[in-house]
Amino acid sequence: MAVFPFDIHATDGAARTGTLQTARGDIQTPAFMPVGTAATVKGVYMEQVRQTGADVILGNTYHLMLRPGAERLARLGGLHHFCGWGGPMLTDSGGFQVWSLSKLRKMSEQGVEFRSHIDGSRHMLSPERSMEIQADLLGADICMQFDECTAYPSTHEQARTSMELSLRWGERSLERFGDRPDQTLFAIVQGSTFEDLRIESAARSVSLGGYGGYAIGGLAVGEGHEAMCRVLDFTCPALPTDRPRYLMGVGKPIDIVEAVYRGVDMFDCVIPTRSGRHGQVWADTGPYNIRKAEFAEDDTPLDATVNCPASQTYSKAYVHHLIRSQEMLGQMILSWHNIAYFQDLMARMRRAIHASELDAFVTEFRRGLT
Ligand code: PRF
Repeated sequence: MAVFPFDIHATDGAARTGTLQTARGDIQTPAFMPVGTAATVKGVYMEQVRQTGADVILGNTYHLMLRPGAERLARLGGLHHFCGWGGPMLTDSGGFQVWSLSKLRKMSEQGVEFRSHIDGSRHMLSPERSMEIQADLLGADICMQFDECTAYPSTHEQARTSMELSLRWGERSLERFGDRPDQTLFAIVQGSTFEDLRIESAARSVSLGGYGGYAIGGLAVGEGHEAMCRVLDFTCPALPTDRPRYLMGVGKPIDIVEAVYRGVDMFDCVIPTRSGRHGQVWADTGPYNIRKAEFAEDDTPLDATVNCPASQTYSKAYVHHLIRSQEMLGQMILSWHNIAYFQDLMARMRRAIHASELDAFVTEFRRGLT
């Protein structure tokens, strides 16, 4: 299978900046992937997503297999053609979304049976079916192994059992994925907050051979910021230096900054779009809600420091008015600005790593939060 070229241009402490070359274009790392769950980055045109500097977006096996259906998407020319995003796409394998969204599910060695959260219909996902959907039907550039996200908290024994299942599912994922010149498969390291399990999960995933990158799963599930940082402290050094590392479902800007500092290269999170729909504006000082009365007559732009039309063209007073009036444009402007803010943050970190100034950047970022 393809292992996409990953050129690391500079390192600074544990952090790295580089380029992951996919068949559909380059991904500058550290990279933030806006989430396009249902073949849309909610409320933002693909054209705008691209203009914020995003190189890659994320899609979800779980949602797309339920609606519009994986076979239908294949008949329609695949996910890229369907949604109009020509660049690289990464898809998650589905297990995590079954775990978090579907009430009725039955786990077995084979895979997971579940009922749709949309209409209650019965479905099945296995490593083999997940690979078929991601690679053959959707046509994702980067596919994720089928895994089980270990619940938090869990005992060492529960975490081991779950990690072992993910390793077996990883092996089956690799087998079904096979040899593909233009697509790659990432492993997902599990092991909850246990150092020995994380290290073993990483080592055994590496020894399976053939993975194009390594994700860290099972974090941001309730363990908290400090525990997440501690897990990254011992998990990143256990991963190959020459392959991209992807922290799944993370996170707030401070989580991303601390993870880049520890050696993570890729991130995805719904925060920019989801919180934008609720009136949240992200900035270096932290998020604030534009609904607050203090913005009713604030004619300053949303964020003059972010090079994006949403951030620079519209005043806080205008967006305050739109959100209060439940005008959809308010949600669209905030989602667009928030994605641009996250992309700008990644670009600033890439520059800081190049300049060997990440320490100062991280210190300043921590201090700037109010
Ligand atoms: N596994 C998969 N997707 C994920 C996770 C995981 O553990 C997480 C954990 N935060 C987010 N998305 N397959």
